Amino acid sequence: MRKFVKVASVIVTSVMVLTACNSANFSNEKQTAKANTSSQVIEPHKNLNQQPIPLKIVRVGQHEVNIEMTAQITDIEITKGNMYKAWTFNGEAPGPVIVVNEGDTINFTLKNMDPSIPHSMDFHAVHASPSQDFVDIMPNETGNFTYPANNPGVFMYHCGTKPVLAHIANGMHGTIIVKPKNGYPTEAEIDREFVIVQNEWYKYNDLEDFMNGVPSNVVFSAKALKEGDINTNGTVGALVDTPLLAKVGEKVRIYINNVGPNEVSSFHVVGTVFDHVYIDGNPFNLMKGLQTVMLPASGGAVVEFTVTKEGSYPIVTHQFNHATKGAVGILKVTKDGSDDGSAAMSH
Ligand SMILES: [Cu+2]
Repeated sequence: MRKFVKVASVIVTSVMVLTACNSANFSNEKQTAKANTSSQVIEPHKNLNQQPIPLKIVRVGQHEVNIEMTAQITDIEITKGNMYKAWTFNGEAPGPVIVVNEGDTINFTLKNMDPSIPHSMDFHAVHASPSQDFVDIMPNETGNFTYPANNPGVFMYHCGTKPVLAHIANGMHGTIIVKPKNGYPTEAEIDREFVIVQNEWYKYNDLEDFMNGVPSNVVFSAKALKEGDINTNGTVGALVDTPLLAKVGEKVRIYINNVGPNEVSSFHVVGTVFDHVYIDGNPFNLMKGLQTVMLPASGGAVVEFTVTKEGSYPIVTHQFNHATKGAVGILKVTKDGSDDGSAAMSH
């Protein structure tokens, strides 16, 4: 379970020098691209399984947060017995959810613990200069950046190091929520909320399969908004083995984000109709009465619905080839909102 660490010390070991990094990047990127044409674990990653390091997010002012993340190599069991040596943020794939407020300034630190490959961060939630603010951090180095987060919504983040497809498909993706200044118009109606992320997995570190293949698995994960919430990796069955829970009659909000890298999502919850949908999570983009929400690669939404009866509600992408490859979760609705131990239906 991920914890919000409230210790106000972020240790910065080195400040990145752009010119030096850019020239170093060039040769490294070529090596990376070469390595990624094979489906083998690259040599420096063999026997490397870095334990997840919790996200550090510390509020340092009314409108300012310090966020420290790691790029690291961590094993993730996608299906039983199928271990993927993922390239991750903080040892999770998708990475931990980040929550900030509209109008915050983000002081961001990326510590690259990968001994061999540069990594970087591209936040879709901010205005930035990609060539200056989303640059590569060399192996075993740390970089610092500052961005304003002035747009509310549910946004993707990902590593932007070349080849970008390899870095995203190997696991370097996640979700950042920028909470609207005045909340959503429906704020007072919500009884409980969850974060669900959809992503795809392909043959291990195989750029050819990433480009021209079809996903081996498409999966959902849940990301914890507060301590005690369910927090999983994108693995087959993650949200069937441990269903999300709600109480009959409640209004449920899901922050949903499709991090791809390649496929769209047709997000649907069986047995209900979305009362309210905010496309990309912006309060301005309100739609009502939707059955399915189309999420482009990187796209997000806030969906809200009421669960009127007890039972198990499958959460799917209605592209059922993808649901059959793993993108199914269960929302279990009970009398009192706790797990009554009944079997969660598979869809
Ligand atoms: Cu990367």
